[in-house]
Amino acid sequence: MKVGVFDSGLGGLTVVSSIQKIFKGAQLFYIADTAYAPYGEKTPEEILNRCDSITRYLLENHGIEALIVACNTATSAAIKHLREKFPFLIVIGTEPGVKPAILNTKTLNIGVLATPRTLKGDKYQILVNELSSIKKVKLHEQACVGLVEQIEKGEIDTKETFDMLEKWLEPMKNDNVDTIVLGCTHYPLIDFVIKKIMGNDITLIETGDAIAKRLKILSEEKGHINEGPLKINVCHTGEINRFMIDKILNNKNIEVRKCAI
Ligand code: DGN
Repeated sequence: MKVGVFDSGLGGLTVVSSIQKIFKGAQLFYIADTAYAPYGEKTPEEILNRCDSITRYLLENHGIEALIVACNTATSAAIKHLREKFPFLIVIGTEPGVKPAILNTKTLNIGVLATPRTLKGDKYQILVNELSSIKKVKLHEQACVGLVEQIEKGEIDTKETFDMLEKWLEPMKNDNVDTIVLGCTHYPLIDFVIKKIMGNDITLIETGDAIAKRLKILSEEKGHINEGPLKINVCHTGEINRFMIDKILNNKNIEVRKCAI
């Protein structure tokens, strides 16, 4: 089976990292759209156009049968369009794990970290409204402007990134937040910084493992045999931090190259 995965940059590799733990016998084509990154502050139309071009590229060049939009921002802007335009593809999106956070919180205070575009999108607002009947919680939403750029530069363990996060997290700490939704696939890469600030008891909710399980189930329904090696090709449209790719995937059998989309 051939699977396409994409994000604006390195973030979606946190989803690939979950996939490679449980999904086998397939070829995975990852697009890091770094020439157009970050998506978080672009218009929904601009993001939708990139998602469309990347999907067509993956279909025409690699004949993918499944597509994973490993980006909350792109999912918010384009998942509906992609499902309508490519109905023959398995299309899996990414959205902030607000439901598991509501089920987990004891203090009824939840932090949500995401890009401005994800938090402004209708999809997120609808999700929050739908879940409001489960339990009455307070959501502390924070648009993390500039954080994706820091992570793309590999600046994950620097004072600048710590200070940025501390400014956003300190008010959550004072408000007794016990659960934080990582509503951007880049953010699991700085989970240790969040723990340093919030303490080790904080629960961080990410979605990579749930997406990997969904891919496994949907592909097996289509007859995929989940055995044998998983081959990974990473393709980047602009610059990329190669050291970070190796750090995230820790896999010697990956091919990395630049491509124009
Ligand atoms: N990883 C993307 C997400 O989950 O929203 C980041 C989008 C961006 O480029 N800012």
